[in-house]
Amino acid sequence: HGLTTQLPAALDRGEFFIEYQPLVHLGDGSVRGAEALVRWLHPQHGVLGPDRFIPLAEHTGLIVPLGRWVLEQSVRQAREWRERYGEDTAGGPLRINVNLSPCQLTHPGLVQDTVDILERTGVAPDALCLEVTESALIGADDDLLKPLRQLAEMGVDIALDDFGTGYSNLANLRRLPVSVLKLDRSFTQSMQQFPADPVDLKIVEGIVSLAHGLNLAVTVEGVETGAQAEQLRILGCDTAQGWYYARPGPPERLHELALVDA
Ligand code: G
Ligand code: G
Ligand code: MN
Ligand code: NA
Repeated sequence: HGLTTQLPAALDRGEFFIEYQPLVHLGDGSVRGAEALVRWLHPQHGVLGPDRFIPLAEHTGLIVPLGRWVLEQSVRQAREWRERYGEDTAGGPLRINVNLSPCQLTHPGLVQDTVDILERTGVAPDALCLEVTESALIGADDDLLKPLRQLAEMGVDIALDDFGTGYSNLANLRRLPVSVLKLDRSFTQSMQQFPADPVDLKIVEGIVSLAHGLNLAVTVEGVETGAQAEQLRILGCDTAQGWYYARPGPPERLHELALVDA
């Protein structure tokens, strides 16, 4: 594959960049932080989304240095937001969510790299949330969970991404060092009609009640309409992300959004 062989040079040449999508508190609409989403500005093909190159980077192992780069850039961005705005945004200091591939989880340098990046940038661990997909943790043994536990003990939040699409044992959640569930977009889509499908409402209600019972926050993804936001707020979800609030964009865009209600 042509793109695969171009990846290492692309990283050296600085062809990757990050867009940020705000995370909004459903109760008061304040911006609480953002998810970092990587893109590749390819010299011939233009902007490529992560679905086009993350699987290739995972296959070759380039995801480790690429993921480290994404983490460092994102944490630096979080520090810049904090330096410029301190606690002055409506929802307090802005936090940053960064996605981790399964290969990064099994890479022995994950904890040390994260510690180094936080120290170099002077960002507190509780400003960072690492997102791991539910499917990456299905059947996870203690070896796989150990680095996540260490990070969680330092104060880094761990989010279970795309929750509800895998077939994880709900009781298994207790074992995982996670503090946030990110409900998959498919649940949000079924809230399109108002009132939504009663069975889907029950499922989301059940997930939220389980999550809160385990002291986990619930973030919903893919919110595209005010009706969906309202329905999910009523169901008790905590924060939301989606085109209704903002598409992923450059970091300056978050400054504007965060300061609107400050
Ligand atoms: O940007 P977009 O909304 O198209 O993201 C598509 C997918 O790519 C999402 O599932 C997201 O988790 C993943 N993704 C985006 N950025 C990164 C990244 O830096 N690392 C990894 N591993 N996945 C990412
Ligand atoms: O980490 P994750 O795989 O969930 O990445 C989020 C993905 O969802 C990205 O591809 C992002 O561009 C996309 N996305 C973000 N908000 C919305 C939305 O409101 N609707 C839809 N359809 N996709 C969204
Ligand atoms: Mn994610
Ligand atoms: Na997701």
